[in-house]
Amino acid sequence: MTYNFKDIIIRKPNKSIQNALSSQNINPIFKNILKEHNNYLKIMNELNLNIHMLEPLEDFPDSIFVEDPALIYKSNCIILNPSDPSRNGEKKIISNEIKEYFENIFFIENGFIEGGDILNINDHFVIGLSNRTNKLGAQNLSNILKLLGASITICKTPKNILHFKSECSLIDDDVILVSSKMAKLEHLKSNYKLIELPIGEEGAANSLRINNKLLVPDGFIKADEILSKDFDIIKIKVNEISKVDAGLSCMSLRW
Ligand code: CIR
Repeated sequence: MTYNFKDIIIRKPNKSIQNALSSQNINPIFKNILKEHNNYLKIMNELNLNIHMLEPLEDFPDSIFVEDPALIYKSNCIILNPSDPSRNGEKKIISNEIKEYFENIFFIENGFIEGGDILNINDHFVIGLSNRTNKLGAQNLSNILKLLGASITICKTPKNILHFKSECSLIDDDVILVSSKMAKLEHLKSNYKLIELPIGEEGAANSLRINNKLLVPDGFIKADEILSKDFDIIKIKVNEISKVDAGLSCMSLRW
């Protein structure tokens, strides 16, 4: 099952996160980020995951968002190619830090692609083209994933959404939690059961299913109401982290 995990990679927060990329041009406060991140870590511990901690990278303001420079599939790690120049150097460092955990390591040499644009559902991957992921990057990743036995659909991430998964997440075998913009995507509509969140609760669509728990960003009343009927939810504060367009999935790599 795509959401059955034993291991997780998390990077300790860097002080330079104050200069992280933010579509709202907000500088987050390090102390608050640390508090939210510590809580995230505590929950991953409580879920009995085997945590692999990486050291902070002060030269890379967005480097706690480890989901973007790498993708894990079965016993393989694919090092991606982040498009923002301030993030591209993360790939070289993380590849050295995590290669020991995987049997094979692959690299995307051409085209840009970030992990936030890749939704994995069992042996299928949906790649969303976005401002961070282009056709060449998506094509090169598809070629690698096909060799590994996966199938791929390439879609467009709707406008004004940073990453494909900023507003959707796999929360059960064939169930995807979506914002109203993502609910309009033909591939998602015709292949999966969608749970659509109301306008204003887009932030809750980046939830994170881990084993039998569903981690949901705190502060979304309707999402809480809808999801707690069928899922064992854990609410997690991401107020400060969301100032730099980030959420629950991007702070870890899981397998
Ligand atoms: C960025 O713009 O790259 C970071 N501030 C946020 C990255 C969030 N990543 C993700 O959702 N996968």
